[in-house]
Amino acid sequence: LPDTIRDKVANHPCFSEQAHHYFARMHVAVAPACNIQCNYCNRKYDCSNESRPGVVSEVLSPAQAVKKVKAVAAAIPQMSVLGIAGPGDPLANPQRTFETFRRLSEEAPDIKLCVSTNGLNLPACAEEISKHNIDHVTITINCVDPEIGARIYPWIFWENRRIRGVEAARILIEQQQKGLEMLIERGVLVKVNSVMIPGINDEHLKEVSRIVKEKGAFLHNVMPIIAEAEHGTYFGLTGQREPTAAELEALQDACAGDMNMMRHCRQCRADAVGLLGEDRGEEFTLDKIDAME
Ligand code: CLF
Ligand code: SF4
Repeated sequence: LPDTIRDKVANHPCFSEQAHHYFARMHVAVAPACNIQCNYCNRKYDCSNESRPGVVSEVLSPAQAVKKVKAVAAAIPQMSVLGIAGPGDPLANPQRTFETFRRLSEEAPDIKLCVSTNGLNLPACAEEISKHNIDHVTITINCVDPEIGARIYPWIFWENRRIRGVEAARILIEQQQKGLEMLIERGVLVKVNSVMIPGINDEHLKEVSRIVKEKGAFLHNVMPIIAEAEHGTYFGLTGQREPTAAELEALQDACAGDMNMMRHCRQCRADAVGLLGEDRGEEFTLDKIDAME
């Protein structure tokens, strides 16, 4: 790796397999709204787009988020990265998201900033992302074919109206790819997350991997869909099956021919705190932070 990239990933637990043993990340849930609907979404988990059971994240204002980041950074010395990853889409809440980043870059300049998005509003935000020194962006890209996309996304909200079906997927895909290209041009490191949905996009993700690698994405993270009926997601209710561990690994191996693969993702919550796989969020709820003062 070139030194500039090595420096950027050295203490990022998601972008570097090595770093995740030593460095922690935290998420602040400042972004409640979303501009698309995914058939696997239940707004509880993230980066971006998990669907596991749990308690809905406590939505914070930018000021509350900054207070929380400072309290956590003081308590957990390995804390290196602050990510905004939900519970909706960070870039569908640009004022809240960028106000949080702006304040943090002034008040906690040592913490790396990271954001994850579905990509719909990414071209409109790419310039602002690079201005705020956000070196790490994750785009969730599940397809590059609108016919496949129409089976994953029932609608998007775009230019003040709701658009459905293949046309919605076409616009989303176009914006994701354009956003990816704009970030690469600006020197931002991009990770692509893909949710593996057996029978819908599993074979297709090999093509997604090839295309995003060609455009300069740094890392690809193929994650299994979590579709249990009790979560009430569309896929959960329609009996969509989850991949087996062997199927997931086979797809990751097939993509790895083209691309650096992330294999240590822990599918964390939109308000996760700590090392990957560890969630200390309960120790840092707002009432507890107030009590620390
Ligand atoms: Fe958070 Fe995501 Fe940044 Fe990491 S999580 S916004 S890139 S700081 Fe990481 Fe969690 Fe996997 Fe995401 S383990 S779900 S990949
Ligand atoms: Fe849910 Fe994220 Fe999809 Fe929005 S982009 S519908 S928050 S999974």
